[in-house]
Amino acid sequence: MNTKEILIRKLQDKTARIGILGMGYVGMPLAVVFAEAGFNVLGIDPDRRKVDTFNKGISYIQDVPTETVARLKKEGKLNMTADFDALKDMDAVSICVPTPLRQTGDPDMSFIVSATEQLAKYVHKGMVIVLESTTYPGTTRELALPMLTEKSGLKAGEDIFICFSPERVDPGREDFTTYNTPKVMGGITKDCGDVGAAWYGGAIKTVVPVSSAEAAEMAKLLENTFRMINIGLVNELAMMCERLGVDVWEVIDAAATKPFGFMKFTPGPGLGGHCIPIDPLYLSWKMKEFNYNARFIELASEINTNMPRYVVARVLDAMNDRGKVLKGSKVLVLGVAYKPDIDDVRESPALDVIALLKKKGANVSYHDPYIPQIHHEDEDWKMQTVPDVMKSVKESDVVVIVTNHKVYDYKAILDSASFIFDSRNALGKIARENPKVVKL
Ligand code: SAJ
Repeated sequence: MNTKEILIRKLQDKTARIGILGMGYVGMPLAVVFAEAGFNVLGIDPDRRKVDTFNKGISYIQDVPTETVARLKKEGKLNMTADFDALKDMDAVSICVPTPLRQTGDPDMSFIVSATEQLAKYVHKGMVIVLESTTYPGTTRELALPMLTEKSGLKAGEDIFICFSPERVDPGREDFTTYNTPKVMGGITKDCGDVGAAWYGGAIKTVVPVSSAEAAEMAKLLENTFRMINIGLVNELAMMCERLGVDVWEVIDAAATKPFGFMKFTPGPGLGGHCIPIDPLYLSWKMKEFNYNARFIELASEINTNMPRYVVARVLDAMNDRGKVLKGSKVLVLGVAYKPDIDDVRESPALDVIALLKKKGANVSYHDPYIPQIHHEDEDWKMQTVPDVMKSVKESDVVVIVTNHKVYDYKAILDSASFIFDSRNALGKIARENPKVVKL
């Protein structure tokens, strides 16, 4: 049997040792899925706090229950270490590290580079490596492949097998999990792809093989670029409808009754999170290499980035219409997480809305049950959530609903507030024709 056949045999009989490099919101659920499938899994993460928490049998990831961690650890199926030299004993390694943007707006590849550099020290014949981090098309072939083969002299597709398989984790979602979300898999060579599919196919419900790593990288970027552009479209539609005197929320709900050929997106104060505002810019950045200007991405990004400014301009206008002055007014921002019902504030447009309101001289406070404090890095200010939301609602001149968490009692808020700007249509029908409410 050749190296590929021997490795596939070890993957199929679950004797292959699995390493997950980067045990965050992607790596930890993936490690659990492999462990539950019967593999012996080692999570490798340089953050010793994560390792220590895990070694106490406690989960630090929202989607992975502590009892799961404790059980798999007790059964010896899942362990964690901060020492990269454990990689020398691994047969299969998934790289699940962040791919943020630099301040310049360019891709920050430093996490992928350092993880691959560590792995390159221990890569050996009969190893499969799968990169999961969302990145520009070509990363696996142009960056990971040379780092893993040039010094080692190992040949991809014969001695080692290198693939890309985009992560599709949506933190907090319960219907679609790492196990039951179809997983796209593309190799540097066909043999690479076969080995990657054999590995993941032994633990994940559906593996979708594609012809190359680039096809897999591009599929992920299409998924999130599709969202970003359509959110940009409805945000522009909101600006059009405001000029036309038409209720954009009614228009979208009406369009959404079309049972085919339409997908509902809703306008809002901007684009938050660590995926949607960022992933498409990896694609537009790469296309510059081909002197190709990704116009849809740039236009949608411009519209989405401008939404916080548009929201504040609308608040200013609405207060002016009521003979009120924003400067010196008490403004309560309701909800600052980047999307409803989660505790993540990364890239949240709420931070920009608050910064702009402050610049207008408003006396701004916020409430968010999931976010005890916020820190605006560029302007370097910190705020704590107000403790009593209804007391603050009553005391405010204007309440700006930025993130429509389900936990809020919107009827009570409507009754108690003197004026509300609703950027999410959180009040819905209860606000119909109410002079106290202006919607995006
Ligand atoms: N947003 C809108 N209008 C919409 C949808 C979203 O303004 O119609 C805003 C949200 O408020 C948020 C941002 O866009 O600020 C991103 O929201 P999102 O629903 O896309 O949620 P994310 O960022 O958590 O995206 C993740 C992605 N998952 C992965 O990349 C693996 C995305 O592909 C999923 O489709 C998305 O979750 C999901 O569906 O929940």
